[in-house]
Amino acid sequence: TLIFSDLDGTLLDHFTYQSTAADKTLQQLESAEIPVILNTSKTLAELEIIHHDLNLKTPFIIENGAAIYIPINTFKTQPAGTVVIDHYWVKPFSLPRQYWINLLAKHTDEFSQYYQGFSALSASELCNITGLNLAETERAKQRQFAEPLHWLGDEPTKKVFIDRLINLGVNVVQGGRFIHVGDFCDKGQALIWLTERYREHFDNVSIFTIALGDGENDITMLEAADIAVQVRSPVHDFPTLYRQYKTTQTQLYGPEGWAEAIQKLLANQLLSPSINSG
Ligand code: 2M8
Ligand code: MG
Ligand code: MG
Repeated sequence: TLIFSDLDGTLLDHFTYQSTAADKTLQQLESAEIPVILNTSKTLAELEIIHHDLNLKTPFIIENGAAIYIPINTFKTQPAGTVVIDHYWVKPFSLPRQYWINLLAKHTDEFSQYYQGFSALSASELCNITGLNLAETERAKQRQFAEPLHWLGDEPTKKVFIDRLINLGVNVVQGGRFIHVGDFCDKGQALIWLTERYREHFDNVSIFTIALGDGENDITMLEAADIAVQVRSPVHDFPTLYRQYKTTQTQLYGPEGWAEAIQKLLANQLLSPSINSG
């Protein structure tokens, strides 16, 4: 089994960004050698800290599927299509962020009063919007692939704006707080690519995948997994899944819901350490 998980609003509380309620369950998974793979909108800089704090040694996926960071030696051989950056094999799926910033500047001038991009927001402004502290905000601003926008206008204008972006060949993804403008990559494609690498590594054993997420940007990941867990959000409804036959929705919110779902799967013996079978 591989477990893919979103962070904000899923493993981390929407408001406090803490994982406390799920920490015991995470430890159980670690002892059982079931990999937890973070699949998030967050940046490399944010992930390096969070990954370490959660005591994970697994690969992780950043900026809504824009790149996968695989600690070197996770697999027997370096996967094709990856490059070595520091102590990672990196698989990028996206053009660089500057491309999207230029495109926004060039083609969305009449909407400029309705949004603020991360590149235009100061760290302290971003603190106020997200509730992150200053150091965390600095890390959220170090983006490589996409540009998140803080929307200031009304919903109908937002719809017109998003339609414009789509016509420009942009992939628009709604996060918990921001609109992410970037390339045609997503959390689902990244899940599929990485699962395939695990399957090869273990000589073609079949790998069972579970995904947990709360937001619209998790839909592709939830649809791609064998079991989808929709974690209840305190700020929005469950997004609609179109392609999924095994979906559960948690009763509890955020990390409490995360633990609730994983405990149920453990009780039903639906999780196994695929990683030993190689
Ligand atoms: C952004 O991501 C969330 C994910 O749902 C959002 O769009 O609301 C990203 O900028 C991320 O890097 C940051 O940590 C987070 C903070 O709320 O916001
Ligand atoms: Mg989320
Ligand atoms: Mg997210």
